[in-house]
Amino acid sequence: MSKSRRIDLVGIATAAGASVRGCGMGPEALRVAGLAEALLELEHEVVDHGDLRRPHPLLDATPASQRLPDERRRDVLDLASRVSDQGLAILDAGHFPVFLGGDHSIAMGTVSAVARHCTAQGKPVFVLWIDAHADFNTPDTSPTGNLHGMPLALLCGEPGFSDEFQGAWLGRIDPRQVSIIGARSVDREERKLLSARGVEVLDMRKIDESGVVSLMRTLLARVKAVGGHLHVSLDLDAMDPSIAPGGGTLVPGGLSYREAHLIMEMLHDSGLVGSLDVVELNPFLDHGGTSATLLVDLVASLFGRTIMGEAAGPVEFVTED
Ligand code: 4U7
Ligand code: MN
Ligand code: MN
Ligand code: MN
Repeated sequence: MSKSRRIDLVGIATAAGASVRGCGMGPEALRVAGLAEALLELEHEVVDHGDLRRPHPLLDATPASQRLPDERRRDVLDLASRVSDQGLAILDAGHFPVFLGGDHSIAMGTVSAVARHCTAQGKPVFVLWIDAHADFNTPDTSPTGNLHGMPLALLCGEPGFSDEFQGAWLGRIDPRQVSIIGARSVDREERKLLSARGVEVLDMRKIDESGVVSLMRTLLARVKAVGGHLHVSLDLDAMDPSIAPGGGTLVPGGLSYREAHLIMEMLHDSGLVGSLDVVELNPFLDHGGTSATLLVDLVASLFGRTIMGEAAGPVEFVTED
């Protein structure tokens, strides 16, 4: 059995960073799909802090997707600072935070919590971004203006964000300690930024050619060598849409069921992961809970679920004489 952990769930019920509505219901769908139960089954301790959300949803006749960007940006930033403080408190208490999105803009808050915690301890932070996209746009390069396509750029200190974006997240992460795995939709200007800053992009072609195992081994060895904290940010759309239909920004050619699990299993075995985001699940677009269930199973693999359980120890040879 893997080491028992105290896991703190924090839901962030928002879609303010996305143009498609519905992923604000993500945290509840993950609960319904049995997230806490799966972790308890693995003998972890689980505390669910419920959901952070904007207290007073604005009631006006304009669909959220058409609301002024200003309004959505205020929502994103307001939530990010609350997520950052709550995440920091959980990490400082020695627990493992699992942040349930919500769209991917919540990572501004989650990763900044990790950075604040680790800076105080002198521990380098590494980020593994499992995603079809690179989320490294700035307001200048973004083709859509949606903030869920920008959190990594903000965290890595990319210029081009207005003063409103000041906060605990700005430039907290070294882009050379970020790896994106599963990418297959990167925007033209975004590509240039990624190469200029030295972000590692383990795109789907590299996975096709080298396989998940060798790419992950190299990455984990780098983190281990310097005693780093690895934050994992899991975007549903990293997986192939055929197994994960419940997202607003699906891209064909994604991770297979086993590739995704293998990544999680290797992450578990490394013992290096100290915090996790599970984002971009849109229950309104999901097919009967397929994607929510997939995410719960992937989280279970990250927390030590194996195919053979305890029994899979060293093979014993029985001889006849
Ligand atoms: B997600 C996009 F243009 N790159 O910036 C953008 F294709 O969190 C998509 O990874 C971003 O799901 C997707 O809007 C954000 C677009
Ligand atoms: Mn994303
Ligand atoms: Mn994505
Ligand atoms: Mn998305």
